[in-house]
This record gives sequence, C-alpha cells and structure tokens, in this order.
Amino acid sequence: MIPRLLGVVNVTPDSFSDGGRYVDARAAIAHAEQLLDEGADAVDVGGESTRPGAPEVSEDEELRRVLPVVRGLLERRPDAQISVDTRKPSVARAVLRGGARWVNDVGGMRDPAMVAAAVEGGAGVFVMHMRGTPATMQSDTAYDDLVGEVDAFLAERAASLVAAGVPADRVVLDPGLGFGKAPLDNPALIAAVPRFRRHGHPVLIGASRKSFVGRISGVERAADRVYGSIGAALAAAEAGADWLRVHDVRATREALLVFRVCRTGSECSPG
Ligand code: HH2
Repeated sequence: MIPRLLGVVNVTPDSFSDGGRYVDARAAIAHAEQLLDEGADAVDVGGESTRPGAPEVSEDEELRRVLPVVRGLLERRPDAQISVDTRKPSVARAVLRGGARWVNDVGGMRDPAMVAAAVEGGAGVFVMHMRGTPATMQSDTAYDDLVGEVDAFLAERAASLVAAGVPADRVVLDPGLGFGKAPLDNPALIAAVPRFRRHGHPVLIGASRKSFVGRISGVERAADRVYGSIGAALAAAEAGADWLRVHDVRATREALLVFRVCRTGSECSPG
C-alpha cells in the first residue's frame, strides 16, 4: 500500500507554485483529469490561495472559480472524488451540493457552520492545524512544544467532528506544514506522523513544493521543487501518512511505488 494522493487543482491567479495556470475552468478541468489519470485518488479544488499574506477572496468570486470546475469535472468523470479547499461554509455547502465529497479547511473546521456544512453534505473532512490566518500565520512561529500543541489541536477537532456526525475514517488530520511553522518544524511534523495517527484517524501530509523543501534543497522557484517534494513524500510515507496532498501526482506515485517495493522487498499493486 502507498498513501492515497490528493492532487492539487488551484483555480487561482496567485497560488504560490502554480498561480494563474488553471484560472480558466477548462484548463482546471483538464488538469484535474490529468491528475486522476496519473493516479490521484481525489483532487482538491481551491479558489483562494492560502500562501502567507494572500488577499482574501469574496464568496462570490470563490464560487465563480470553483463551482464550474467541480460541475464540469463530474460531467466528464462522474466517479471523481473531489475535495473543496475552502475556509467559507457557504462555499463548502454549494460545492458539496454540486457533487464534491470532501471539505478541506485549512482553518481546522473551527467554525461550527463549516462542521454543519460538512455533516449535512455527507462529506469527509481534511482538518488542518494553522496558527492564526494565512495573513498572520508567519508572524509567530515559536512553539514551546510544537508537536504536542499540534497534536492536542488535532485530537480536539477530531473528537468534535466525530461527535457532530462525521465518520471517523473520513476525518483526516493534517499538521499543516508551512502554516505558521518555522522551516525545520516541518520535517519534525513529518516525523511525528505516528503520534498523530494514534487518535485512530488517517493523517495527511502536504509538503509539496513548500518553502521548507526549497530551503533544504536550495531551489528558489516553487514549481521546480518536485524532486525535493518527493523526498518529503517518501519520508511521510515511511512515517505512516495515509494521504499526501501533492501537485506532481505522477512523479510522486512512481517514486512511492518503487520506494515501497524496495523497502519491503515485496510486490506492491500499482492500482
Ligand atoms: N497546503 C496548501 C493549501 N491547502 N490544505 C491542507 N489540508 N494541507 C496543506 O498542506 C495545504 C492545504 C498550500 O498549497 P497550494 O494549494 O498549492 O497553494 P495556495 O494555497 O497558494 O493555493
């Protein structure tokens, strides 16, 4: 088994590594189809960048970006597992009505309206840890106990989501690499995956193309951080991550398949 892959589809002009490439709905749908063909288990469609300092997008604009992509993709791929990457309950609600099956909230599903939207829409959730908001998150990255703080947050959110009615195996916990973290905090969070998994929920790691990967590998341009991102993906897989959120599905999947077979010495189904 290799981790499931959540392929990133950014319908934004300003995402940190691929802003502007898929703002057109047709381009975004084609990209999502490509990621599914390359082996993504689900695609994460987002209409608002979460990079540090990114401007907030209005609800109308976010829906205008995301909804046609979700609808268009489902027309072509009715079985596609689609997640919506949003912090707005109204957007989550509308996109779930349009056929998405997951909500990915970098705000950690702290808003009760977001929880209600997910429960009513029968959605699974990706619950991420972040200090503050994308606008403020890098202003304070000092923790007394990084892993303990992130772990306690995820445990509390998971318990509350299960109590609200989300099935436990559809509550996926994410320590939020790059969200209010110092560069070397990120590898520490990957190493801590076994601890986050102790709550009995799947764990997702999103390291793809992030600045800590660039810092370690010496690669400035985010879109060029593919090889370093694969290094992080292999480490996360080895630590037991159940899901990886990635931009480069084919490269990551091939690396994971070979890594798994070489690591265990036994065949691993590519399916
Ligand atoms: N990272 C980004 C966005 N959403 N969601 C989860 N659950 N985990 C992550 O690590 C995560 C996320 C940032 O990546 P990207 O979407 O490519 O950039 P941007 O937010 O600039 O669109």
